[in-house]
Order: sequence, then C-alpha cells, then structure tokens
Amino acid sequence: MGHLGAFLFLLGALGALAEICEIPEVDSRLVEKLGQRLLPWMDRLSPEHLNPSIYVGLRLSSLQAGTKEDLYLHSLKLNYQQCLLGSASSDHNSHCQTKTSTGQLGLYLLALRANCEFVGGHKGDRLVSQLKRFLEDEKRAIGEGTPSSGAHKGHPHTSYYQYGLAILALCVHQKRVHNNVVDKLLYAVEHEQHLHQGHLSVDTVAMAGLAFTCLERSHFNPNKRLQITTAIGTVQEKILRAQTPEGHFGNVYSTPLALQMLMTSSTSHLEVGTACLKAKAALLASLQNEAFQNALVISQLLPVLNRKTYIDLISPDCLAPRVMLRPATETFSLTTEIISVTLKVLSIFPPYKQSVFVLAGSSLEDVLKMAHELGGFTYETQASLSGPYLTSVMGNAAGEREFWQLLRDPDTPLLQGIADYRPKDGETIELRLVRW
Ligand code: B12
Repeated sequence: MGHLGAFLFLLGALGALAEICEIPEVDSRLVEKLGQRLLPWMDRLSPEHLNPSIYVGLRLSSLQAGTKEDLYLHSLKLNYQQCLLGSASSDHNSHCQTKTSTGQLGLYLLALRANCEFVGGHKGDRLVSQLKRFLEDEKRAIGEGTPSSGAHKGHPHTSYYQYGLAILALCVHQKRVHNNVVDKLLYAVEHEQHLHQGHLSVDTVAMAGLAFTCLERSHFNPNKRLQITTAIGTVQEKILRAQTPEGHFGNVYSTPLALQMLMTSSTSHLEVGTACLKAKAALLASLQNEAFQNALVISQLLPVLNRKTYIDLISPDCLAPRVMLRPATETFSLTTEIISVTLKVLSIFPPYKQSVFVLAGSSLEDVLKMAHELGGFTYETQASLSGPYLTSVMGNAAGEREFWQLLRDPDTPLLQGIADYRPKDGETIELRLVRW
C-alpha cells in the first residue's frame, strides 16, 4: 500500500470509530476512585441497605472486591430468597421491611446473571413466575384492551423504568414475556407523555431501549420484531435529542444509562459517534468535579467506563481479569465554617420558612435534621437503592403519583437527593409537593 493508500485507510478507520458509540479508555485512577466509593456500601449487609445494582455494576466493571463481593452476593441471595419465597407467616421474612418491587426483583435477577448464573430449579422458577406476575399486575394497572377502548390510560404501579428493567432481567435469563406485556412498553416509548410527567425521562427511555435490544438480540417476540426495531430507533433518537450543550444526555446522572443504550447500537451513524464522544468529554469533566457520589449512579456508570452494558449480561464474561480494589485512604478536612441555608415549604398551610445554620459541606439531610432539632419542622424518609427518599414533610405524606420535589430557589429541581446534595451558603431550598 502506498502512502496515499495508508492515509486513506487510516482516515477510514478513524471515521468508523466516530460512527459507533465507542468510549475511549478513561484514566484508571479515576475509575478506581469511583469504585472505592462503592466499598463502604458493600459492608452494609442489612436488608434496607442491600443493593443488587452495586453488585451488577462491579461485575461489569474493570474492578473487583474479592471475597467482599462473594459475601455480598450471598447476602443478596439470602435476603431476596427469604423475602420472596419465605411464607408470609414465617419469622424468616419479618425483616423484609417493605415488599420487594418489580424493579428490585429485576435487579436481583441481573445480579445473578452478572455471576453467570441462570435462574433455575424450583426456587429460581418461583422467582421468575413472581416477576412475571408483577409485570402482569403492572400491565393491568396501565390498562387492558385497545388504545381506543381505554388501554394505556393508567400507569404502572411502580414506573415504566421498573417495567423495562423487569423485561430486561427476564430476557437476559432467556425467559420470554407475552407480546401484550411488550406492547405496553412499545406504546409508552412511542407516546412519551406516558413515561414521565409529560416530559422525557432519559433514564426511563434508555432502560426501555436496553430491554428492546435484549429482545431483538435474543430473537424473542418474533411477531413484534418490526415494532421492536422501530422502537430501538425511536429511543436512540430521543436520547440524541436530549443532549445538552455540555454533552450530557438529559442530565449528568442519566448519561450513564443513555450511553449504555447507545453503545449497544449495531448500526454506524456519524451523529451517534460524535454525540458519544461529546458525552464522554462531559462525563470526564463531571468525574473530575467529583459529581458522582451516589452508589447507585456509580453502579450504572462503571460498566460504561469498562465499555460494557447490561446487554452483556446475555452472555457475561465471568473470567475477564479485573483489578482488585484497595480501600481509599481517608482524608479528613476539618471545617469550622458555618453557613446559613433557608428551608421553605409552601405546599402546606401555614407555609414554613426558616433559616438554619450548619457546618459548611453539610448535606441537605443535615439541614433537615437541624431544622427538626430547632422545632417546628418534621419530615420522614424511606430507604431506597438511591439513598434516603423524602416521603413526608410536616405530616403530609406524598400520595400516589405525587412526590416531594427538591428545588433550589427560585425554581431549579435538584439533581441529587437529600443525602448527597450539599447546599452552599445563603441558598434557599424548597420542598414542594408535586404530581408526576
Ligand atoms: C422513577 C424515578 C423517580 C420517581 C419515583 C416514584 C416511583 N414511584 O417510581 C419520581 C418522579 C417521584 C422521582 C423523584 C426524584 N428523583 Co428520581 N428517578 C426515578 C428513576 C427514573 C427510576 C427509579 C427506580 O425505579 N429505580 C429502580 C428501583 C428498583 O429502585 P428503588 O430504589 O426501589 O426505586 C425507588 C427509588 O429510586 C426512589 N427514588 C426515585 N428517585 C429518587 C432519587 C433519590 C435521590 C432517592 C434517594 C430516591 C429516589 O423511587 C423509586 C420507587 O420507589 C431514576 C433513574 C435511575 N437511573 O435510577 C431517577 C433518579 C434516581 N432520580 C433522581 C432524582 C434527582 C430525583 C429527585 C431528587 C428529583 C428532585 N429534584 O426532587 C426526586 C426525589 C426527591 C425525594 N422526595 O427524595 C436522580 C438521582 C441522581 C443522583 N445523583 O442520585 C435519578 C438517577 C434521575 C436522574 N438522572 O437525574 N424519581
């Protein structure tokens, strides 16, 4: 090959790289730092802290936690099997505080697959039947029949995110679901107002896209093939259209799942390639700014940094070498600086507004605790895989399809929960009861 030939070949290769969603290698120290943030969570083996997503994220990453990882999977198995299979009257499941949800069972099945296990045997079959039953219940809540006769008018009990997650989990275990279960997700993706409060939830669309991709790759639901392929295209388009000027898809925390979805795309497209490169640059900047603190989001990001996605759970590589994580060396920064944060709640009568003083670097949860200690303010939280979820303020619990939204004055919804968000001096935080 002459010089010109070699040059053209190189250009072609570079062009091809920019046409698929490739994530170039990321500094391994940055990846290790992220992984280290998961380690303390892996010591929390109580039922309300166990999080199958952490296990999945680690197994699809370039990192490992040795025996800690094995113990974690063992605890997950004990907890989920007892809570799901133990009889309601037995003492076994007295610690199962809340009912396992569609999405949690889905994540547990993903964790088993991440360890190269297929659910099987008597117990495994019961878990699969349970998840299928959950999906049937969700489907009924959305509505039966044809679109003109009122189908799709309702909402799933949980969310379309969990609906997609459950289909994905069954699919990677080679378990089929009925066409009419898939239909509900297809309809929701094509009519996005059904997905989230009228505006797009990139995480939800990406999860649906991953579920469709698994069905397509596994040749499931053959009668729906055309619709599934079209929906994958729609999901891709929606994700691309949601790219912000900085490069994130939706926001910084939906970018990991969005990238997982785009990375599974088999068709090459210049638009996809360049969008992914831009997203990767934005992610790197966010990593350097320490934006990733939440264990759940980290667990969705680690696979991406290892060029893996949940679709790899169709046939996972459990022998791939992974680097052993070392615990991070603790760094303490003692601060005596006091800041003032104003807390306001207008969704109640009489409205509440109060400034509280906390140490700089305190979380919003610390602010709520302080306001409670001062008197006149009460709130309740519930443990979730993303951390403490604010369920009630001043005795007002959010009802069905309502939630207590966290905003920074005047009107900016926070991108983090109460445990992770750290208000700055002089900020006003509003807690607002809204519908979703
Ligand atoms: C659906 C959803 C919601 C629904 C939940 C209601 C429902 N019935 O499903 C609604 C719209 C109410 C919601 C609210 C919020 N959400 Co939300 N939500 C999601 C989504 C798309 C799926 C969650 C899920 O089902 N997971 C699977 C199941 C199996 O796990 P689970 O723990 O059992 O699920 C529960 C919790 O996730 C909880 N929840 C939902 N969102 C959040 C956010 C936080 C911080 C916490 C602690 C809990 C929590 O509700 C789920 C159902 O009970 C995720 C996307 C993602 N990538 O995870 C975002 C996500 C978790 N939410 C996010 C945020 C920021 C919020 C809010 C803080 C927004 C705000 N400014 O008010 C609020 C929570 C405020 C509060 N009261 O504490 C971020 C968190 C980012 C981060 N750094 O941790 C995510 C990742 C979306 C994003 N890309 O920005 N959310």
